[in-house]
Amino acid sequence: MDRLLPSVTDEPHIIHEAMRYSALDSGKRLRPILTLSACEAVGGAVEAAVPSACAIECIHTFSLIHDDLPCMDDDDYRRGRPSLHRAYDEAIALLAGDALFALAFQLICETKGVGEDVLLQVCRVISEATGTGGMVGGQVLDMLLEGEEVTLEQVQEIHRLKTGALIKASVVVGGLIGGASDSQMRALNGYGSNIGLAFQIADDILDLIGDQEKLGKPVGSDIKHKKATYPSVIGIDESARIASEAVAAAISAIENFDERADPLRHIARFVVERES
Ligand code: GRG
Repeated sequence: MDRLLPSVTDEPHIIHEAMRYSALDSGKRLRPILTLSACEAVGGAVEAAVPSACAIECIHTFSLIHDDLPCMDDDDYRRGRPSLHRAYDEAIALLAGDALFALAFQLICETKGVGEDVLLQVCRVISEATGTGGMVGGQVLDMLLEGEEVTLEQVQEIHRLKTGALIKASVVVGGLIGGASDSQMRALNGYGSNIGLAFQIADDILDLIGDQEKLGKPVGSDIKHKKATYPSVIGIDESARIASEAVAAAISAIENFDERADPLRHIARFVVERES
């Protein structure tokens, strides 16, 4: 990421500083690690997946910056320090997000050693997961249903779009670049959907009972914003049970993969065991 992001010495300095402030801080890098691990799991050259992995992290960072803005969740802290609009201002935060989104597709297009047909598919998968059929659509549903009485199906749909789609895309992109066969791709799709679900349920639970210090942001934000979450609809215990089932389903989806898929197996367990 450090190598691929524009330098702070490039003009206009402030926007490059702002992009680096958010993109190079203490995030877990779950999505890019998934891309590299999925590529490795199908026997691909991991190095070839690095630009796309970084592109996905840029888009994820973009979503966090915009999510924290006053017109969205209005959060002052992210990853243990002031959110970008607090460290700079709203206009710079908006533009840094936009610039990270543009950079993401530039990184993919400039990838060396991967066929253009594959890069086109990578762009399609990532743009679908980011737009109204993915993250943006999920965020809009989330906003529309704030404060409403929601069903489990509605929460599932919000999670699938808002968080699950980009996590699944991260896995699929690794498979595409690694040259996955059709059956490997089906397995990766199953793995990706299930860990996307498990990840968001764990996120909902952490927002209720997590440690603020470890999370790097205030807990209780979902209750404050009257968000539709798994625990608010079915309680913490049942939510945790569904998350564990999803982890088991993710690991079972890739049961025919050899030991090169062990990182994917470890990540599946990590998404529900994590504390941040
Ligand atoms: C088009 C990019 C884009 C977005 C605009 C604001 C918005 C629409 C969507 C919000 C999507 C969003 C922020 C979903 C929450 C996902 C989530 C649980 C983020 C936390 O992910 P972690 O824990 O974070 O992986 P770190 O900090 O570790 O990277």
